[in-house]
Amino acid sequence: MKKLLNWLKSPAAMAALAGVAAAAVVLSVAELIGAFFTARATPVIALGSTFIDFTPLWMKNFAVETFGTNDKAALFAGMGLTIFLLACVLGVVAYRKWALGVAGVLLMGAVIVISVVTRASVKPLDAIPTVLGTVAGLVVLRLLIAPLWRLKSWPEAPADTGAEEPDRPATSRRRFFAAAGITVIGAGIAATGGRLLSAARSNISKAREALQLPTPAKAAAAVPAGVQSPAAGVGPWLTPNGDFYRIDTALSVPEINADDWELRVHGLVEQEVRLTFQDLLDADLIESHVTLTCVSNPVGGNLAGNARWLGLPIREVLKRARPKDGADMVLSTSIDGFSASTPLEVLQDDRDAMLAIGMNGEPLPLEHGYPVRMVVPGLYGFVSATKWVVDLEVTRFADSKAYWTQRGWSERGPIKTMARVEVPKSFAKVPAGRVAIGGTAWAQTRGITKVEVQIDNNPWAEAVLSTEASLITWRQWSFDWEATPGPHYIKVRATDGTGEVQTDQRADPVPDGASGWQSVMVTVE
Ligand SMILES: Nc1nc2c(c(=O)[nH]1)N[C@H]1C(S)=C(S)[C@@H](COP(=O)(O)O)O[C@H]1N2
Ligand SMILES: [Mo]
Repeated sequence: MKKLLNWLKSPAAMAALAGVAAAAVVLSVAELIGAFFTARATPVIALGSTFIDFTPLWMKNFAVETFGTNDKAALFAGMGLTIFLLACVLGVVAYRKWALGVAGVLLMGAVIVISVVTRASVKPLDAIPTVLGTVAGLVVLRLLIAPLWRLKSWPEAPADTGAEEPDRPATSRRRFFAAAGITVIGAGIAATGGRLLSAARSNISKAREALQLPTPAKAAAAVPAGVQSPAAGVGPWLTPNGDFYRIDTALSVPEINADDWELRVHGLVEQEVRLTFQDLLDADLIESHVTLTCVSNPVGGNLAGNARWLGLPIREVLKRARPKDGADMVLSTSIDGFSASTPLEVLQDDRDAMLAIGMNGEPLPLEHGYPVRMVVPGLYGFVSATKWVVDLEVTRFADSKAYWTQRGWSERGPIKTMARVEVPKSFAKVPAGRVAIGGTAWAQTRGITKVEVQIDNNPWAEAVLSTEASLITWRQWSFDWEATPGPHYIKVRATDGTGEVQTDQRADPVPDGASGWQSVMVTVE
């Protein structure tokens, strides 16, 4: 403890602290001023987003596998640590050689500015918060470091002499720590103020709440009785909005004013089309239940959800644009630069791919794409479900690559047949006797016709299927098991509407979706 305190009094440690305080000023000033600029343009969000875009495939998979939907929190923690360490180094460098320190800070500022202005839909003026933050950081760094230089030339106070004069270094140190502390606290207040200010400025949530969804011209088919698995513990057939999985590259949720929203349909078309939100409200909307699934979902995973979507069939929009011969793909792009490649014919056939504005009777939640997203039955989200969509380019697979395709994923993504066990949970302990096994299976557009369960090495046995609502929604199942004490393995597999049995070939999510049978180990007591 004593050693640590002494070390903290060393000029190097104090210089490092000065660096950290200056970094806190850079970020918080940018955050505060950034409240008046595009939300995605503040340094932390922009750096994080840039980092995500450059994340190699193995790291993305590692992050999703390790942190699941907490991957964003993990990213922020990692960034925080990196910035902290860099700030320490820059502080020490500035203390040793001021010019070099300044160069380092300017370089960091330049990196942040580049990462800010290269974000999609960000204006060059959005660099202003970062520039002002960097200037403020430099001033603070200078103010904190300058006394340290003077400190160096003062004689150390001889220990316990009671002398009055030589205690000046101690006083200056105390002053330094007070100044650094006040700077950090001030930065915290400025950053919090910035957050509150941007929250207050954003009235998107209020506009969303006030939005009255129109009644669909064609209502969703009634959900038949018995879609829910009778096994206790199986998730709800219809996923509430708040429980719906969320996967996207957006570190801060794009905030789009519905009145400003416009969709541009262009490319290989006879007629360029522009669509406003009012156009959508006025159109003949349909409502239908569709199960969305993420390609990153591991076998047995929960990156899938089932909701009732309200929207306009994309078919209708394409009819007005009249795609030219030779076009075979639509590249949909979101306001923040994500894109998906969807086969043109899938958007034209009768599966009712839509531009959705409603989810389970509410306007789309902000994080699920407000005001408009795509929903395409049968395809993984990364090639179809573009949230905050603003652009549809009719093109060809040979000519354009979507966001994830550029990063090693497939260019097409039909959903693979999958069966999942939800109860009992993996490694659960269950009492001997009758145990209800249950879960969900999906093969959107083909449907599920059979689910089978295998206990240990016994023959496969048919599970009881819950009622089927449609071919584009998931289907639940249950299985009564007479459990005997000891460890047991429960395996499950589904058969789709074409008669094909789910493959036991294990595949990773990359590049086009996981496959294989889920196996759950339970202990019966
Ligand atoms: N704008 C945008 N849309 C996106 C994505 C994204 O990163 N950005 N991710 C896609 C992926 S990979 C999936 S699985 C679905 C998930 O939709 P959800 O978050 O509403 O469940 O959104 C798709 N749409
Ligand atoms: Mo996904």
